[in-house]
Amino acid sequence: MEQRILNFEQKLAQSELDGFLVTNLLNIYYLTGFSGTEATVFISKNRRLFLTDARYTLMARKSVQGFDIIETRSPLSVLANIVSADGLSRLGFDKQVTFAYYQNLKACLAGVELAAMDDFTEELRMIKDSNEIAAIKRACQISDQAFADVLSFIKPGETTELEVAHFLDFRMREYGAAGISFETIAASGGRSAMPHGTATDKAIVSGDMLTLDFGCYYNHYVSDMTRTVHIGPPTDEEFDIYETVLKANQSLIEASKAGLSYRDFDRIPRQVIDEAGYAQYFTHGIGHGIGLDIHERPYFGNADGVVEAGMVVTDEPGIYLDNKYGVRIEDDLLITAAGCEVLTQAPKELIMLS
Ligand SMILES: [Mn+2]
Repeated sequence: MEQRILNFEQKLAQSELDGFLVTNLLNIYYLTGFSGTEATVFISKNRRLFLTDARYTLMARKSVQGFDIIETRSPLSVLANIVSADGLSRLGFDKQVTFAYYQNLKACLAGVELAAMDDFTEELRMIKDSNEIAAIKRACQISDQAFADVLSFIKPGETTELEVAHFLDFRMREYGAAGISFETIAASGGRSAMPHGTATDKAIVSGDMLTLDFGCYYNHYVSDMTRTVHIGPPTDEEFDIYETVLKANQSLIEASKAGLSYRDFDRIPRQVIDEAGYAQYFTHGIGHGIGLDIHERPYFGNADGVVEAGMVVTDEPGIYLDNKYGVRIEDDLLITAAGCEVLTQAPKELIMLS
């Protein structure tokens, strides 16, 4: 934690800001290790303050190191006095606050210039340290294990999408997950053409494609993986589309390494799908960062930047034919100097269930 705070303070010193008000709970967890639901962190040149209410004071005293812990139910009034006493004139704050909070902030800190930021702590979070990587790896292993188990759970003609989703959710918890990292997607048949088709009571039947997109939390960090399986033998077109998506997914694994531009990260797998004639059916981004949040920086496509060692990002090409079916394959990749490590290890050759 201390290294993360030092990095934050170094970034603050290089910025135009006199201080920063951290209210995003994931940013607070990242900087302090505090996992309660009410806290405000204030960092300036000469202060590290952790403000929370009486419900969390004891928890904060146990888990938060290197900060002055202040128990209060009105953190903004406390901060207003400090900001005024220290003569601070320009403060950054986490952009995700509600409009009501922002209005209150403006009223409490009248005369102080306020800069909304969504990339301050978030950029630091992009590069994972060894503890973070270990947690994400475990979350990925748990997802892999649950996927292996769900294959024998599915009885074509009987099992519903919801039953499959619940099985995955429960199995991941049994393997040590703290919870699921987003609502599990189990989309079969025509519903698999929806990239984010949440599970329904539709039974999974012979001839269906079945897309499973799921993940869990382990020690506050997420996994996010997708596998598509087929019930019974696929048609030639289904097989061709599956192989195209797999080739796109593999092309990015082969190309990924520190220094690859965000644009190329998106372009390389997209070109595989394009060359197979399915460009218009790959309708979403190639991937995103994962960590404390299921979707976090970096994002790709038209953004400037290059992937760096220590980033953990998804590689999730897909092809979706309206009203027919869809295929997506998603892995979590740890970027390294020489290449990447694939953290999700569940098999990717087309699995046929019967
Ligand atoms: Mn994803």
